[in-house]
Amino acid sequence: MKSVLFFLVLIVVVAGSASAQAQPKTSDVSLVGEIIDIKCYTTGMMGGRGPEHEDCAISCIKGGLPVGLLDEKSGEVYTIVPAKGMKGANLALLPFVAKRVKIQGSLLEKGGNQILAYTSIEEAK
Ligand SMILES: [Cu+2]
Repeated sequence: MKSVLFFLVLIVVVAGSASAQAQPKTSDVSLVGEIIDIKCYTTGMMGGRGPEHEDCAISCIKGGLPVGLLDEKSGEVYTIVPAKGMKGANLALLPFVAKRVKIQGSLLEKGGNQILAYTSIEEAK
């Protein structure tokens, strides 16, 4: 009887730790939207987005502030990281800042955080 109880406790503990370390929800996506600097977009600093904000966005992203995609369909903002490697996406995405792009990769969601691990990007026509 004692060992049954121990076993049940063990199941609860294992199940609990498994849900705390839940895998992110992942889906392959192809999105169209604007490359933004997330800080200025969120705070609305200097307009926060668009061609008028391009210079500000470039210096913010060069400075290391997070780069993101503003999805034109849903209005959602995704933080962009490369799908591979340990380097950030900032330098690679500089040519696309404040532009309308088509970007592909996988979308990872966990704890309200949305990450786009991108594999390809091009200017949208
Ligand atoms: Cu800015």
